[in-house]
Amino acid sequence: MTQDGTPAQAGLENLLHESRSFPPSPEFAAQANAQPALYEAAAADRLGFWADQARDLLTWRKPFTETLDWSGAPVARWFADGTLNAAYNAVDRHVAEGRGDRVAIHFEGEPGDTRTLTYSDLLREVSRAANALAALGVSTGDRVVIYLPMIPEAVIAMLACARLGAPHSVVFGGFSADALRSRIADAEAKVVITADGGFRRGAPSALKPAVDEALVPRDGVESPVAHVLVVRRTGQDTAMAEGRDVWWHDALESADVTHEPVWVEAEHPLFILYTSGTTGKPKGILHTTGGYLTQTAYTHKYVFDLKAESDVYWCTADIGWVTGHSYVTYGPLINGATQVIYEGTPDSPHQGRWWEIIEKYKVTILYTAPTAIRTCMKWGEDIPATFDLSTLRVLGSVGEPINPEAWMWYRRVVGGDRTPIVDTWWQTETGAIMISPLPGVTAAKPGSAQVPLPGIVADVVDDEFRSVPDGGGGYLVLSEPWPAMLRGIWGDLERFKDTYWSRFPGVYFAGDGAKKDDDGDIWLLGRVDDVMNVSGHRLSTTEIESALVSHDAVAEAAVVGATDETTGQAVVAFVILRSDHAEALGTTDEDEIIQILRNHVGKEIGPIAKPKRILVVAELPKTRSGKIMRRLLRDVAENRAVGDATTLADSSVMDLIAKGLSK
Ligand code: 6R9
Repeated sequence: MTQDGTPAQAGLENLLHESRSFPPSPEFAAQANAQPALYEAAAADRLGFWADQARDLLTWRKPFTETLDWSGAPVARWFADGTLNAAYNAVDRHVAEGRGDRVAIHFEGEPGDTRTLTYSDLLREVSRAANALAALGVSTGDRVVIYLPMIPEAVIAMLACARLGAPHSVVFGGFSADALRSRIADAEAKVVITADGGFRRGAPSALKPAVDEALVPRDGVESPVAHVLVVRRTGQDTAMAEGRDVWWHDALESADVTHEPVWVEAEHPLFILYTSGTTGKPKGILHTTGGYLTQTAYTHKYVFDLKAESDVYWCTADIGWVTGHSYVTYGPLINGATQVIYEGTPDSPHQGRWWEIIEKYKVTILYTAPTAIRTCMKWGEDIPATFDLSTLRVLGSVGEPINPEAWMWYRRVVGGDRTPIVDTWWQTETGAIMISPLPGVTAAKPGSAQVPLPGIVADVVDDEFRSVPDGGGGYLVLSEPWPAMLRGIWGDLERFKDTYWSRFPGVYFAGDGAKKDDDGDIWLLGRVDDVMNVSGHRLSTTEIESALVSHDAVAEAAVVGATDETTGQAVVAFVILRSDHAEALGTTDEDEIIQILRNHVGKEIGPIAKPKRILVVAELPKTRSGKIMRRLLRDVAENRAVGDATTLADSSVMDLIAKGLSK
């Protein structure tokens, strides 16, 4: 809303004018898992619909009789009197039902080493790992921190914990020793599972030293960790603390290959995953078993149209991110899928590595992030063009709003102008996909996540909690509890209530700005803290980034609102130019380029949106999950010392930007 209380549409025009639509082909629609009847079934009896999904997609040890208990709101209990085990559902039952020889994981290491694990292999490894953890004293309810590269052991470790009913907390391999320390302390973890290192950008990169550092007592407080289990991946020299550290291969070698899973109640904690809040210490988002697994399996089956017997699925996310939890480990394995796991970066050893992997494994479903797509755009479309991508049949996007240009490129260059694209909106907190087109049903619009999935109820409301009419903008809320919803913030019920449930009565506040178009479809506009207010006009960072990237000369753009004496905030843009920008612009003069781009934004959105400053940079600061760290760019834009950059995927980026600017 603007300062005078009227809905500001000035900044929303660009995306609202996006009118392209891609209906599913009749062939795709005919074979799709999702049919329009799915919406009808969920609308007719929402809870009954979820109960059906839970029964269809999971194997219960003891069937549940009650679907939802919301009497302790906002802490939900789903399927609470049922019992089950996550690892049993992801692995054992596939073997028991004759699918043991199916490939579960095609692993591709960055240096080119490969491993193939069938479901039978996975059962053996997970069982041995569970026995090994139990031998180290881990029992049901104990927390285990996992700090690993993207190798099969990451998935095996998660499932081994789940098998014991020991909640795991995965910490990004790219996080610092300090970040690891605070998460270990908050979760009071008993064991850490790590590796000597992993391969990144063509070289081994050590992990174990960060664990050693994180476990050193500080301020007289001993670490709660009793043992560290260490996977040998790179073979680099690794210090092992006597009595504390154990090699994974030693522990598994002596462990029994069978293990009886621990049957837990549906509400038993499955994992804690820390996500950074805007201030203060990271929030330990808590997920439990039955509801989480139901919704991850359901969404994985319908949103990606998974056919477990024939598809080869690849989600490029790291397990340190919630996408890796729900769409590498749990969703695909619960559904018995065959998937690719790749250890390294997309440009090692060359910029066609991803496309090469798709060709090699005949990948049919690809799930990745807009930032990766834009990076590939920047490298140029001749690179994917030299590989056979014709096996692809569904493409997914997650992590941030995907600008229409990137969407169109993804569809045309990667999807051969043929594949449906699912732009999936969800959060660590929601546990699974919430808003997304369904391939085969929804006519997709580039840049919009469009519709809540069957069983999900979402709305866009204004400051006064009034549902906005079609064409209006406001805040995204989730109006009804859903199975995979977070059950709290670990150890801090008050913060949970405060963060998500206090802004509007009885509904979940997602923290994202959104608007409804004239068809009532939802467009996500970025975090509400990314919404700028320039002279009382609400401008979305995404809108302006989208406008900039729609210019042929721009590969990537990040926009921040910098404090401004006169206008409240001023728009500051950081842009990466395409290598062939001179052609598109007819000039290489930086001042001229900046002028052209300012005018372009003015033309696309309106003069109010013209960036006050445009800075041409070589890189943008991003987290490992691909989110642009606008906070750091804001520091640059406001001429401050750059704040904490420890969660950046590549910490040298800020130096690069600073150097570029002082030229
Ligand atoms: C899964 C994941 C959550 C935040 C979320 C929103 C942004 C994610 C999006 C999207 C627009 C999409 N986001 N997917 N925005 N369209 N398809 O990313 O979880 O890391 O917790 O981030 O990411 O702002 O609130 P998480």
